[in-house]
Amino acid sequence: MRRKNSVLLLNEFKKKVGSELNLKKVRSEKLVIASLYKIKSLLVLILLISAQIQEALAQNGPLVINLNHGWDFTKDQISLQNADYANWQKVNLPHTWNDKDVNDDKPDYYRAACWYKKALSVEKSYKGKKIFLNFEGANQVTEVYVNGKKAGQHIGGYTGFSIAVDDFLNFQEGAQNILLVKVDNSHNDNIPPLSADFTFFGGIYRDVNLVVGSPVHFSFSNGVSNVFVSTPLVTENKASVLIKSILQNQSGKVQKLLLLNTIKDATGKVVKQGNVTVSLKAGEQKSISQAIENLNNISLWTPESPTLYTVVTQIKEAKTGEVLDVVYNPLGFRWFKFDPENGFYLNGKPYKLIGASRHQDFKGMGNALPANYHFEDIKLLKEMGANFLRVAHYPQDQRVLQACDKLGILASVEIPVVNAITETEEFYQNCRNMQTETITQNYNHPSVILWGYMNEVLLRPKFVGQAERQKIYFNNITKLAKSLDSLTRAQDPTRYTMIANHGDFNRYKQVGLIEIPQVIGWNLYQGWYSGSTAGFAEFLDRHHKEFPQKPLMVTEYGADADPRIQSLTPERFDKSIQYSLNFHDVYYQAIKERPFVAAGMIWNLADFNSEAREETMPHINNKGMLTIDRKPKDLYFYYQAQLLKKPFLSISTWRKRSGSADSSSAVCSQPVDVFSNAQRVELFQNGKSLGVRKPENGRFTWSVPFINGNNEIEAVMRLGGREYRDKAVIEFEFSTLRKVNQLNLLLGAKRYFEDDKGQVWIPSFEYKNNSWGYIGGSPFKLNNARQSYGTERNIKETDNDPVYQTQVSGIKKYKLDIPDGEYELTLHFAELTNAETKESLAYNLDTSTTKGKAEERVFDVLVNNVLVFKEFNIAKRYGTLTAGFERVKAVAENGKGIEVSFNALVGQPVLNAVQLRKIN
Ligand code: GCB
Repeated sequence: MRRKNSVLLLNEFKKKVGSELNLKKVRSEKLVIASLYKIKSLLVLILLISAQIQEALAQNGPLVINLNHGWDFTKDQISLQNADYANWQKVNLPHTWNDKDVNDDKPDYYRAACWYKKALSVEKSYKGKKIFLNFEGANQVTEVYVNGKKAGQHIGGYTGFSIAVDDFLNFQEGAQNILLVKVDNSHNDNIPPLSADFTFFGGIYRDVNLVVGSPVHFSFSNGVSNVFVSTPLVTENKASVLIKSILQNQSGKVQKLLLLNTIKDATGKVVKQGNVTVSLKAGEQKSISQAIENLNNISLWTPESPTLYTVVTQIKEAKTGEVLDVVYNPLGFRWFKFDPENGFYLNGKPYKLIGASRHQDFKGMGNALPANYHFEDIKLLKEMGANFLRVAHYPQDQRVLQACDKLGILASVEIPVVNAITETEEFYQNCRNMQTETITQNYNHPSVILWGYMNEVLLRPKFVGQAERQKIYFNNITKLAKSLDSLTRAQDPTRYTMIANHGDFNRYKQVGLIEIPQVIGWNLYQGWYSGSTAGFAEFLDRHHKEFPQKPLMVTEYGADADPRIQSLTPERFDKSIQYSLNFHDVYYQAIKERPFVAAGMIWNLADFNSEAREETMPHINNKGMLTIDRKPKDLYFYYQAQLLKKPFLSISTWRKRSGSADSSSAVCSQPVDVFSNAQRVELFQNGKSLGVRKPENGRFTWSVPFINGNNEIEAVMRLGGREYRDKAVIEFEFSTLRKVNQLNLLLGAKRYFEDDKGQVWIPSFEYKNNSWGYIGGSPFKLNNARQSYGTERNIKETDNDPVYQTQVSGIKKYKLDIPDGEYELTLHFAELTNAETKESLAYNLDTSTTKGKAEERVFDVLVNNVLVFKEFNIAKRYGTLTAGFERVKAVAENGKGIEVSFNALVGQPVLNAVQLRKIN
């Protein structure tokens, strides 16, 4: 729901413009021109804004004034009566205090109560009006104080709320009202989410508006104007609309009113109107349902053509016609159905819902995003060819569903009951309140078709080993699910209910959670956290066999893909782009082949913050199709090729590469992937054809004989008699035994890695004659079943964790048969063992804890037989799980190359990575 205008107070604006115009002495001609230009733009702005204000006043509806600008913030605890604001920090909203600490090497982030302050002057003429502060979102417990008095509070970090403040304001000319807002993101056992794989950024992270309206208005309960639009009947070309409004008279006298509903089409033309007279006693609240029937020749809302109408609902003073309140709502005509056998139907036609979930954060900003970022994300989803968004795991900014309405993306919305529950009445009530707010605030989006209320709630059950107690816990979960399900169905019988489970089929079946919602979602990761990708299809078929009446969606599937990591031999948990492509292709094909699977939702649209995660990019979950700053990974292209109807062709983003030359030639062959929806694609390298290919595993692949330097790659497809081309330059640096400029070598790894300086690291294997490599030892492997090499622990003091997460342990020598010359040799080390017992992420189904064992190691390091590091002890020198490097000058003479030797004194010597740079 949105109110129409958003304006600045004219006085405030004049003040601002005044000070802008009061320009300091202009020093140069350039500045004069710039200033004149600025004055001109400001004058244009004045005209525009005063026009806007006039429009607002003419419309007589409520005034909505954005308050994002000019707050003060502190983490200190304060005294309400005489707070000292001297050291507060100036901030604008949206704001979070966790944008930086979530990415440091220290575990956890600041979770406590913090304060915001804003001085507010209100017009004298506002006295007698109904004034609310509308918060679109603050995480997670918010208390609002006006002039030292508590005006209200809200629990829950993901829904909006409104607090009436007119009783607390001072309307006298020149009076400053002090607004203090306490926001607390501490863990609270009674407020979901309790734990989850995302970061609970604290702050007022969405917009705040001051709403100045008439005392006669639509009820503002649950954070929105209470006007609810539904479409009891929709057919191909006919529809009826039902508008339920709750009117409230806080004026102190009887009011004779006209409730007017106007339906406008996409061009703004009035299609139909309906009105009813209402009489409200002082203090009375009344719910009125108005049907507007027999709308003919309507255009349906579909993903392909999301025609939006508007419903304008006004309360008018019956005699004068003065508009006392007005609300605009989107309206889309569509009907839909989930079917256990055939999936999903929209407007009577079968649709496979394919899309993604989305978290609300962005690189470096946490969850405090500028408004347009939300819209842009949904645009990217649409451009991928998707038709579905799972707004997971919590309600998000209104712009998200506004974008879905406009762009034609169907959606589900859910509350953050994730992983576990607390068995208290307070927790249950908070869940119910959140669901009510979620439904109320998002009811009018035609894009929404499902309400969810639990995610993987049996993931890490409490009371392990106490069978009886655990049974009670499971019963309480079922009870809560039933109560949320019936609340949801009662509040919105027009949509479906859904819960998303993790892949422990037996447990959900036994606890009875599969029966409760109308649609079941499964979050499946076979071939990632456990098992193999083949288990995915088996799981789907099992559900269909055992619950043939229950519609099914795959609410999550995905594999981490660190955008910096590539592999020629992709393996589970190597974090390579290539493993994720293979994984997704298996899943997507299985979803496509099964009509009973209504939907497939990729986890996730973009990489997102998750403080507890370590792995190759600590604190980030890398399952996105886009990076955390929304750059496409190859996976995004994969889906474009699968989903887009228009011709699509794109060369892989792996553009910076390195390798050693194929044995006897001056080229180095590596695969290049191309993504396209054509049947055949031809690839050219520097103008020479490498042949025409058919797709395999959802992509076209060529082995390209790269030459050193820039390689011009061109892909060509033909469709409908037309030719389409995509070009890329792949920069390849390779080394031969005759020429080495720079080598960046990873030990114990099979992956390629581009670091934060743009250097490409390549895997280095056992030494063979006329080559480079290690002698003795073997790749380090963490003691878990998932990973075939290296550790997934965060390596401190580096952003290039993959350089340090693998190593060869028990190494005797590292030998480089390189040409004579002077080199800079860098040896990289990290102690990958320590004594900590670390709790695994709940999603790592193989293990619940990883027990650490610190290994002791001391060794001498010799370069070309010269002792350079005596009694080298990595743990002592840098600490454990901490990056370190040592650099020496090394000379290769008489064709002997460079040899680094490791003499064990205690335990096993290790080496993580080697860099070599030719000096002369
Ligand atoms: C899940 C969770 C989601 C995680 C995801 C993952 O099953 O529902 O919150 O982020 O797995 O990446 O492990």
